Amino acid sequence: MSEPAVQRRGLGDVIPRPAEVRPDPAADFRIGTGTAIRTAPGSAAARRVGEHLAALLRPATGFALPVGEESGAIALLLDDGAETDGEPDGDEGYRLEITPEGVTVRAAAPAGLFAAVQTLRQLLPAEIDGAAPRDADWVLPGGRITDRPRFAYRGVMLDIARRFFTVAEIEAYLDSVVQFKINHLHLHLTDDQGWRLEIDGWPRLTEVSGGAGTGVDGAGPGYLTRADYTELVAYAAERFVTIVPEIDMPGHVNAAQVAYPELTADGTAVAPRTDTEVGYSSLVAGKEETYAFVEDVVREVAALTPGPYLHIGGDEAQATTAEDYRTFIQRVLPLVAKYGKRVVGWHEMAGVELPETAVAQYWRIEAADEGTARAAANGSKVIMSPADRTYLDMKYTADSPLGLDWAGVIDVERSYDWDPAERLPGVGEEALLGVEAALWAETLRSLADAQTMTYPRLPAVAEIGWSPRASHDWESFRRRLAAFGPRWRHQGVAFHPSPEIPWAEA
Ligand code: NGO
Repeated sequence: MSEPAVQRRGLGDVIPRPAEVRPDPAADFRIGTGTAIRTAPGSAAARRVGEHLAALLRPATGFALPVGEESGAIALLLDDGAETDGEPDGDEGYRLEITPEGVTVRAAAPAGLFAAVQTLRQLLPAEIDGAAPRDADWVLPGGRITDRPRFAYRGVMLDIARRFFTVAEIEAYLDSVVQFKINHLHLHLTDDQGWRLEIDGWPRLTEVSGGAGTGVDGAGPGYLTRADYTELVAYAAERFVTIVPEIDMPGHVNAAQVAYPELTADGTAVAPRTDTEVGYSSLVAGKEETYAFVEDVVREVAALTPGPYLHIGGDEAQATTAEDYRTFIQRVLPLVAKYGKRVVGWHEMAGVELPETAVAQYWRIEAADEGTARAAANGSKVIMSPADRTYLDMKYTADSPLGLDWAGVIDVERSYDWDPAERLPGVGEEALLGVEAALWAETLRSLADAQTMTYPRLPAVAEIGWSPRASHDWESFRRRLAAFGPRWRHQGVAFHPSPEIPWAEA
């Protein structure tokens, strides 16, 4: 029996929506047994993007799809100084042309080729994500796309402190998020319930606070060795994703104090905590041991992290006086700079004067925030993560089995229908580094749980971060999103079948 014909896709059926799409229905290209992939001469990075594309297409097509510099109907080319309408395309911009003869991608940098590959993948029928070869018409819709991101930073945060996720789980998660042109993975590595990154000279952090019984309800033990973390960084870099490590301080440090009682005010041991209370623990601002510890951690994390950012948390320090908070942040800011990193912190950090290079991440649900606005006025950049729009751990509806609801329930339309440049007075387009969706793990017990909370809301935040403001359109978005039902099924990615979306059948 022959398999059902797969459906031809429209050139604009992509998330995030490309900046400019000019379809030419007479110019479709068909990938066939003889199709090869040609990559920019002399560029090992372009070659790797070509291999990445081939690896995505081989299982379902069953085609060989050789990758080389000599010939091939699908060309991934580097074109320095590419510009559109006089504007440079930037590292992630690309131009894509599909004609009956083939596909040509041009980008100024390999990251742009990688972004174009994500677009190409979505332009093929959903069956392309199947694991086994099938006989189908692998048609790419004809025309041209010119694309570039609105914001340089489009992130997702994964909390591995409340529930540890293994390297394999984090890599699987990463593979699914890059489809939506997410380019930063923020790892929340430490919290009251666990410490998840091995630190030289402080072995008990992970032996004790990464061990059995740690995590919310004790259900999330485990930690990343230095080698694990290094592997993750490399895996992410191959996908043009920068890892942003977070060590949360001065609050959210119970796990560190369980491991090292000298980090408490009177040096007495505290009990491990597996509940979800916040705001009860604090490093001691007036103690030199504190800064010896922090410096060791910052030095190690900086050394392991090639990316420019180091996130120091700074949220919910209710157990720290305002004066101690200021003392602490002012001591830690130069330490991060000393080890060559740009500091990121939750926006409470902006209550302290910050250097211009510091980045504040807004996460609350209030309509205004003085500190964040002041930091923006002083030249600092802001990452927008308002909890009532971008927190992937909020319930979809009141009866969602997973998730919290302190910032309200968030359906897909609510994740989509907002603009980061209008979220806070004094924090406009120019002040924004970008947007980030955050997945806190108090209620998560598996990778499938993490995926269920992430999809389909992450694509909404990804489109907010990438696509031009003027292209935002809920009706268009929900139609395009509908196509991901069968895609995620083929990919083995769990998702919440939100009733707002007219899901396509497999
Ligand atoms: C808050 C809190 C986290 C919680 C999360 C739950 C921030 C920045 N600090 O967000 O500790 O896990 O809410 O939604």
